[in-house]
Parts: sequence; structure tokens; C-alpha cells
Amino acid sequence: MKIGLCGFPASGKSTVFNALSAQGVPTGIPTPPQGDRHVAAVPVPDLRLVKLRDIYQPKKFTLSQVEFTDFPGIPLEETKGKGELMADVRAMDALVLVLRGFESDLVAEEIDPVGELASLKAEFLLADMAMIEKRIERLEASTKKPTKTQDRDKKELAVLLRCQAQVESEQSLSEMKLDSTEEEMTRGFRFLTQKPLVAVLNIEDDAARPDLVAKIGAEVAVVELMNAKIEEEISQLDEEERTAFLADFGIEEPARGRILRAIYEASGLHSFFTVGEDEVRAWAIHQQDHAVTAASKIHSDIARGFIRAEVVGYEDFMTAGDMKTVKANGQARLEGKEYTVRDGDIINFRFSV
Ligand SMILES: Nc1nc2c(ncn2[C@@H]2O[C@H](COP(=O)(O)OP(=O)(O)O)[C@@H](O)[C@H]2O)c(=O)[nH]1
Ligand SMILES: [Mg+2]
Repeated sequence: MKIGLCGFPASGKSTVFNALSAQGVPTGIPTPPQGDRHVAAVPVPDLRLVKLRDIYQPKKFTLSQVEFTDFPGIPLEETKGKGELMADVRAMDALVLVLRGFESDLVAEEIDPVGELASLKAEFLLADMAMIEKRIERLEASTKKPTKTQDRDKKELAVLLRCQAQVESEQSLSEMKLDSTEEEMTRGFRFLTQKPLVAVLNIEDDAARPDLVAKIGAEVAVVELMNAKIEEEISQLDEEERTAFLADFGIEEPARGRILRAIYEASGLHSFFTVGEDEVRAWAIHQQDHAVTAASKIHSDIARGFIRAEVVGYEDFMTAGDMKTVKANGQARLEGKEYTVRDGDIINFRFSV
């Protein structure tokens, strides 16, 4: 899963990126739209998996991973490289909008994270609008001539005209009801206003802003960071130092876990686990995914040769303490392909190929 850090210049994107990845990329430096994008694979913390590791003592322990990209700031005006920047952002599966809630000498504007969110959303609407218009023009020309794809093109034109009306009324495409064919027809555009969003509000320490959090939270999921610079420092510490540092600053949970949880929620994702002496591992899937889709995440052969999923709920497992007891308690279920996987399910797939 690819997640983009977006926002206006000097909102703290690279600082948040460092807090997430411990990469230590330069901060406080203006980056032009065509400037470097920083990329990092980041493990998704999950305490439940740590507890399973402690029980199984496996050879390998694998958390889910996501990939974060730290983008240059989005310029308000039409400048060189902006089109390319928006195209790169379009390749992401979800976006973290980093909003500035701290005083900065690097920018002329007053603190206005609510305004920043509105402006970013407006930028996304404009970019989608431009894309839709271009495609509509083409389709209007092509559907006049009898071609092999005429029927499909007409359908696509119809759905794009609806999309156009939606963005022109300043509504995100994610709020539009699309049937499965329409969904499939629009998926390839990777529209910005269809992406799951999480806002990160970067503020000074000791000055929580519940008022701003409430305003932003009315529109998108929001994570408030008490000084992202401190979070950046935390990411550089080892486990022991970190615990002490967190306590000193009264931080209950570091930024990475909070941000990733919000992203999972906004994206409709959750986790299932596989356990054993070889490996204890977490897998991300969509909340409505069935057992056979879960199987396909591990290997296409397991999905193809799917017989049954042996499922134990995480809580049941922890209460029982081990697999043998869970089974003796009758809490291991045999489920079919269509079973909707629940968050925290421990699954053993039976399959034959
Ligand atoms: N006071 C304060 N400064 C911050 C915070 N986050 C970032 N900064 C500083 O703001 C400046 C711009 O941050 P940077 O991450 O480079 O912003 P970017 O342009 O969005 O990547 C840097 O000097 C950071 O150290 C914060 O939460 N509080
Ligand atoms: Mg930066």
C-alpha cells in the first residue's frame, strides 16, 4: 500500500516522514514541485502480533508494511512540475495531509490548518476536474464514430458526465454512488478525490487544539501531533530510551501507530494473522474481504486450492493461551471461501494444489 504525505510547503511533511521512517531526510528546506520524493517502507505496529510472537517464539516475525512517500509541497499557482507532482500523488492509495499548526519563519501565512485542508481539497477537485474534462472531450469525439469500443465508450462517457457534475458541485468523487461497472470504469483514473484521507495536524507542544481537531475531524480523520520535531527525535531512539522519552513528554503512543491506525480506518483495512514456529505474520485486507481473498494475499496457489480456513479469534486465542486449548474449547472454526474475515482472526488455510 502506497501512502503519500501531501501538503503546502513547510507544513512539516518531511518531519512527519522522519518520525514515521527514522530516515532523517533534510527538513526546513524548500523543495520545488519537481524536487526529490523520499520513499520509505514502514512497518505497521500491532501489539497483538507482538503478543503472538512472545507465545510462538518464531524464527521470523513479520509485521505488515506500507510505503510512505514524502512529496514536495503543492504550490497554489500553476508552476513548472506541478502537473507531474499531482500525477505522482495520483499513484498513491491513500493520502496523509500534513497541516501546519505551528508558527514558522519559513512561510508568510498565518497559522490556518482548516484553510489549508480546504485549499488542498480544492486543488484535488481541480485536478480531477481537468482530467475528467479531457477524457470527456475525447469520448465525445470517439462515440460519434462507429468503433468497436463505441458501446463501452458511451457508458464511460455517461459515468464521467456524472463525475463532472459531482466535482463541479465541489463534492468528492468518493461520495458518489457507483455500481461495480462504473467503479471499474473510473478506477484507472486514480482520482484524487476518491482517495482515503487522513489529516495530520502539526502543532507546538503544550498547546493542544481541540477546537481545530474538531473542525478538521468533521471532514476527515485527524491525528494531532504535539510537535512533530519531538516525534522525529523519538524515531531515532532505541526501545528503552524511547519509553523514558515518551513518558517525559506525556506522549501515550508514538506518531507512527496513531497515523497508521487512522489510515487503516480511512481505507477500510484491517488485519488477519498467520502463526507458527516458522513465522508469525500480519496481513492487511479490506474489511469486507472473504477468506479466499485473504488466502490470495499469501499465495495465489492457496486461493486456487482453497479447501477450508481454520479460524480462531485473537481474543479467544489469548484467553485460552495456546492452540491446543482453543481447539479443545471448540473455538476453532472451519470456514469456507465466502467467510468474511474479521479483524484479528488467526487463520490456517487448508488447501491442495
Ligand atoms: N515548532 C514546530 N516546528 C515544526 C514542526 N514540524 C516541523 N517543524 C519545522 O518546520 C520546518 C519545516 O518542516 P519540514 O518537515 O521540512 O516541512 P515540509 O516542507 O512540509 O517538508 C522545519 O524547520 C521543521 O523543523 C512542529 O510540529 N512544530
Ligand atoms: Mg519536505
